[in-house]
Amino acid sequence: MPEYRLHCFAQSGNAYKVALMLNLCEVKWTPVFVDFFHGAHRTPEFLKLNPMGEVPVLEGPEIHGHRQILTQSGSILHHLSGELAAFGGQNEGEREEILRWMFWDNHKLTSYTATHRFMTNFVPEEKRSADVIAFLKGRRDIAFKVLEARLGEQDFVATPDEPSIADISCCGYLFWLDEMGVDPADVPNIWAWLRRIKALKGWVAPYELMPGHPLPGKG
Ligand SMILES: N[C@@H](CCC(=O)N[C@@H](CS)C(=O)NCC(=O)O)C(=O)O
Repeated sequence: MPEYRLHCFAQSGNAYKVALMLNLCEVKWTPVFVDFFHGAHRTPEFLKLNPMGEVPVLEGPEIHGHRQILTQSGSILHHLSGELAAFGGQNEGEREEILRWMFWDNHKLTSYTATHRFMTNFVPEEKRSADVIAFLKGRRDIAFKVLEARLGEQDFVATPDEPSIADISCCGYLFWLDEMGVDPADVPNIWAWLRRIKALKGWVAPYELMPGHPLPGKG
């Protein structure tokens, strides 16, 4: 079976979105470790791969000695759902709804969730700013409220009866509620939805799916 190569590291929820999609689709893929915490995403070699300097990067299966390079988790998920005919919705209305929630995720959920977690878990304590952290937490909590309300109405984020790439995108960071200091009891609908995703065949937790955990000195 053709093989994908995912440039990733264990602490990246954005990379997890793609890793999870590949796993749920049961396709063959190999992780390529990006040593993010030592600046590997800013090296000339990496910037040649992705001038945006961001993880994840997905290399498609090799065809005639060439691999397609894809970046931006949302765009990669969209591409894979077409290529693998999975998690893409049943009709045009669902596909539009999926995109709506994926744009929201990229702008309002993952952006604040990921940055707040980064600031409170990975930035050295002496470099943290309480004001910045408070701002990010406030924005994150608003996004959590939106998601919590949505998941009180239906089982999955964009498509009511089955998971889609919108769920895979939105859950990217949310299996780390503990690292974010969020009590599952405060977000019961999100918690129940995470359990539904966990029950899918092929689900694996982020730290078990991608290389680079634990961080040196944190094991
Ligand atoms: N919108 C991008 C965000 C990717 C992103 O921010 N990745 C982080 C790692 S999780 C990164 O590489 N950040 C580098 C930087 O911002 O300089 C996506 O969904 O792929």
